[in-house]
Amino acid sequence: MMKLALMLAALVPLLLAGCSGGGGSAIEQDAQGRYVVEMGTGNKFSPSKFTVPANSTIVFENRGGNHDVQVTGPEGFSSGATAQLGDGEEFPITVTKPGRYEFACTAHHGQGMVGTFTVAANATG
Ligand SMILES: [Cu+2]
Repeated sequence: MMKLALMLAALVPLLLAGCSGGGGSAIEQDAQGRYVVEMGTGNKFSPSKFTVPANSTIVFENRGGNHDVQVTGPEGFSSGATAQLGDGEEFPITVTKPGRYEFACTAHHGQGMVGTFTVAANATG
């Protein structure tokens, strides 16, 4: 019985990773520990689906073109008007409330420049 529990505990992270979809689902952190979402290439967010712990800073980095970021969920964030972020600009947000969020670029959502992320509740203590 104990062995089964251990096996399940080992499998859960694998299953969760599997659920987040194929390539590009991992999110990287920069030197400041911020989670980085790139914007630009092909008018997409990369990654477009990810999970971060509560109280994380996510930074949307514009690597080309003009974009904006509109975040809805337990907390809302807006980088401003449509396509207001220029090439090389970034938009950092700090998320504190656990839950599921959606984000989109107003200028390019019709081309699929949308995404979702989950803020996981931090373990207490
Ligand atoms: Cu865009």
